[in-house]
Amino acid sequence: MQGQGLLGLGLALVWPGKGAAAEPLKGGAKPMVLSTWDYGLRTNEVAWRLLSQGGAALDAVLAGAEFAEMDPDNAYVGLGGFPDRDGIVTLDASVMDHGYNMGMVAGLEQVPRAAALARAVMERTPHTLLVGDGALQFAKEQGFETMNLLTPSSEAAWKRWLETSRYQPGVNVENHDTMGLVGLDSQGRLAGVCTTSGMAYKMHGRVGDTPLIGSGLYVDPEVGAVAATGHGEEIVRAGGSLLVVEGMRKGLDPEEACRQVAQRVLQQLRHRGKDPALYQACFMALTKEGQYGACALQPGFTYAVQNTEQGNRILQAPHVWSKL
Ligand code: SD4
Repeated sequence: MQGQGLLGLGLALVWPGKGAAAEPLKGGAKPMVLSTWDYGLRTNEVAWRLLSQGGAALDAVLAGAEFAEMDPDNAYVGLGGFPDRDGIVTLDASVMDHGYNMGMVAGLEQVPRAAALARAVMERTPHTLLVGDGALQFAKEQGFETMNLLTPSSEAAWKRWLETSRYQPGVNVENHDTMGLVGLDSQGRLAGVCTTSGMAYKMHGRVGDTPLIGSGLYVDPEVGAVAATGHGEEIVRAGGSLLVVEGMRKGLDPEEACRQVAQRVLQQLRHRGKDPALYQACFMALTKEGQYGACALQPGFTYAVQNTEQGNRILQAPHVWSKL
């Protein structure tokens, strides 16, 4: 689905073929927003409406995430997400702001606005993570809308999958479009969000990296913000987003910090005798100065960057391993 649905959006797009190499800015580029995958052009556009008018990074990234969650045609997030192997759509999300505040929800059913619910956990509870029935109960108490998240097309895809019931998540194909957004507002505040329906046809109860602060997302106001996407188990195993932040804290530029963690994923796969061709792990980072970069285990990870100077455009992340 890469590249689909981008025309006619009225975006100032630069579409350099399969994507241009990142040109990290040297700083001062505020505000700015980054979103995962080609779909990120749309979520950036939504976030930008707030950021460009002086809005807060937290509100902006949440608005972008919610746009994706409420789009029934995005089969990887919120309403219309691919279900687990029992036919149940369960959502995971996390959010973090510039004050080390965080909220997470996992295994959430019936509530499409998982990212907003994670924010409610952050702002209205003494906890950081709510799961399953407890998350749903909290959502209802907070007045969140509930609905059947399984759309006819996701249900049809699940029924086709049931014919073989083979769980072999593909790379960059049926399991991408988890939306991670990291933003920097005009006041220099960072925020990030990550939201997903998880790996299609996962076991019921499976939770990936997305709702786990430190794995799928981390925001450190002293350093930068990082979001991850790909095979959650591998991102969790490597320590994911927090490790990227720590690389930047030591002085690595965002792309190099992402590269070193992608390399770590590769090293762990090899150590465990796994074929890297079957996995993907992608990291996207933004510093508090507005530098950005990304890197993935293997080719195919794209992300969208929007700021005043460059408009809204897709970049192809470099990779550390390729089958070719
Ligand atoms: C997960 N990391 O649940 C997510 C999947 C993903 O794009 O990123 N898909 O493991």
